[in-house]
Amino acid sequence: MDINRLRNIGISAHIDSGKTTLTERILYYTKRIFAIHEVKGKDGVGATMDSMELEKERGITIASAATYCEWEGHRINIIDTPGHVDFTIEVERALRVMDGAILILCSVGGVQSQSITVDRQMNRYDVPRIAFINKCDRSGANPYKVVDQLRLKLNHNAILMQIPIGLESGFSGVVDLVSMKALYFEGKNGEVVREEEIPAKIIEEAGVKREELLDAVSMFSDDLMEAVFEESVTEDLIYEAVRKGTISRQLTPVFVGSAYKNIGIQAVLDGANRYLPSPGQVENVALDLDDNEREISLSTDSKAPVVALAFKLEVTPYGQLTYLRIYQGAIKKGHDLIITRTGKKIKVGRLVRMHADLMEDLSSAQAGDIVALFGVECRSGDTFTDGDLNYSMSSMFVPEPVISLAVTPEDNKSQHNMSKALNRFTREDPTFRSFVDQESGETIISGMGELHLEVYVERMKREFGAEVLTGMPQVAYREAITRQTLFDYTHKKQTGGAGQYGRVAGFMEASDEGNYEFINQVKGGAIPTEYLPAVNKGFQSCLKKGPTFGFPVLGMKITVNDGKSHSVDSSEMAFTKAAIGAFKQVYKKAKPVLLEPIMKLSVDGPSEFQGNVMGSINQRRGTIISSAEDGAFTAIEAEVPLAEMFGYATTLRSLTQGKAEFAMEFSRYTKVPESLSEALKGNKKKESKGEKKK
Ligand SMILES: Nc1nc2c(ncn2[C@@H]2O[C@H](COP(=O)(O)OP(=O)(O)OP(=O)(O)O)[C@@H](O)[C@H]2O)c(=O)[nH]1
Ligand SMILES: [Mg+2]
Repeated sequence: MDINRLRNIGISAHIDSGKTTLTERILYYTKRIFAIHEVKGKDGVGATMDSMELEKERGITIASAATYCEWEGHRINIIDTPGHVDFTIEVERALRVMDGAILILCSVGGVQSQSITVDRQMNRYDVPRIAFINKCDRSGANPYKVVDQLRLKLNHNAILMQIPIGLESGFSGVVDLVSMKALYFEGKNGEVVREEEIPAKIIEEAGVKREELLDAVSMFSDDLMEAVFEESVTEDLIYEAVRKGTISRQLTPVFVGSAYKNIGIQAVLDGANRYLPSPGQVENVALDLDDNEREISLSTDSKAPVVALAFKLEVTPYGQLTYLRIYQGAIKKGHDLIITRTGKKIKVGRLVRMHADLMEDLSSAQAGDIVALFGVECRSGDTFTDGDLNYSMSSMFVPEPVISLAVTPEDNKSQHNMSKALNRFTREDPTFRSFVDQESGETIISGMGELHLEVYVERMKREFGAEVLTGMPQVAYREAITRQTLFDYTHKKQTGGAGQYGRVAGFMEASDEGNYEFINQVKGGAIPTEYLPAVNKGFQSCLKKGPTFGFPVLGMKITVNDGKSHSVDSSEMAFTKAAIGAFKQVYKKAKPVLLEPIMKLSVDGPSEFQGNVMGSINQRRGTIISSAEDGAFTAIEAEVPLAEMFGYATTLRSLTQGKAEFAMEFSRYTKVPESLSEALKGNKKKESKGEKKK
């Protein structure tokens, strides 16, 4: 395979914007599937990429799925990602390994809150993108407004490559501003692309928009600029300029269409081939662990030593399926690979290419490709090499869980099945955690939101036969100190044989960074250097559960500046205990406060319900940040404590006759109001008393 003809693209956007519907069309036009099935369609089959039973039932994508197709001599690897923020890790890891992306927008909803989130994720991994304004058949469709929003809200240099022919129910095709032809999509499912002259009534508009296009893209090519002056512009010159602008992420070419009505999809595929980079045109770096983590630029040469990244894994009854992006070299069946993290050698038994939940066997795969290994044990985020290099790829961003739930199995069989399920889910999804609470003995699961946890509980039942009862959802509270406080503590024990002795002194304060910091200012060997890690360890062990509220401690800075040791009785253990003692001694004096997760909330819905929605936010200790009316619709942005938001989906539905939608994502931690934190402290005390009686 010629690497110049390879494309790796992620499809990401706001929930329900039509990612899966678009992917289904792409698979159909590229003859990967032979019938189109709709997301939640009447035939009950469901879209190819939404292969999980729950996805089909609910009509949403939960797990990202990979597939590939061929279009006009190019092979395109595609990952369709979920839109709901609770599954954001799926977007994160897809974008980590993709070379380009299609950002879908709804022609009615425009740039919505999740579009902003996804755009930020694309920026995080420097992913060039093209935009597709979908649903131009819907009433209220206005792709021009969406282009303006791309410019204003996302700061994109967005430029229309096409204009729509008609809109809403009259939407019938697109004008290609490069070829200056009208395109219609005919046949049973829009598979026949018919080219025609531009309809007379929009020819003038097309001319104006083409001028705008040429103006914007000639910035990226002197040849095109010259050709514009000499009136000798060719299609190839435009393609070349748009490609340069797109790959350098200074331009976002915009396409319009309707996936559902089969309009404009082939042009998006052409756009992906023409404007998005091949793996060879993207710079990827690894860290050389033998050279101080120096950044090394990787080459897509298939003869170079192998570097590949495991970006996602699935545990199946037949073994682990590990999704790999190969950055350098080639992987062959039967050859050995080394996992950088463990140094462990593994044999490439089965190498496959994924098509939703099906796999096709391969004998080898080259740099640039996205494949999967079968039956290999590793973690998500592991780097593979062939042993010649000690490289590691940088990790991806993993958000922390903000909500948790107690789960209790109904019987022994369910207990067994539940632990199997949890073992699998926690390995697959780094934003999903489970642990047993030492005090209550309950199993607690935690994740990104109510839907996230609900989906896993449902999957436990369906896929593992684990019937579980769930408790009330709890938010992930944290605590932090607010006042600088000195400590000076001596740990001393004399019991027969060798004693224990260690003294640590210094102060604790809140750190601005929000992270734990340990600062050593010990002079004259008051604490021997070899014991300092033990002191650090002692403090860190206290942060997992703060003594006041029982939640993890955030943002603590500890400075140790004095201490004392004993030539016989001092040990690492003694110093660890001294640190723990010091922490417990003064923590309360440092005025700890309770912190709660604050979420960024956005609600979109008909303006008539604006008052109801705002009322519901105010009732939940929320703060309205903005409210923007756009025609009959209003978009409200607010900040709300997560603790007040349980069941909001139901509330919002009843307040707005089901006509509004909301999205929520973690923003930051802030102090819980005094009255509430006192109550929480009270609960904690009651709980632990109850425990003791049992
Ligand atoms: N009118 C109209 N409806 C569309 C269009 N494209 C998709 N839809 C509908 O919008 C709904 C959501 O489509 P999906 O393809 O599931 O959207 P998605 O972006 O994959 O959604 P998530 O994966 O859950 O984020 C479905 O009911 C589709 O039939 C379109 O072009 N026009
Ligand atoms: Mg989907």
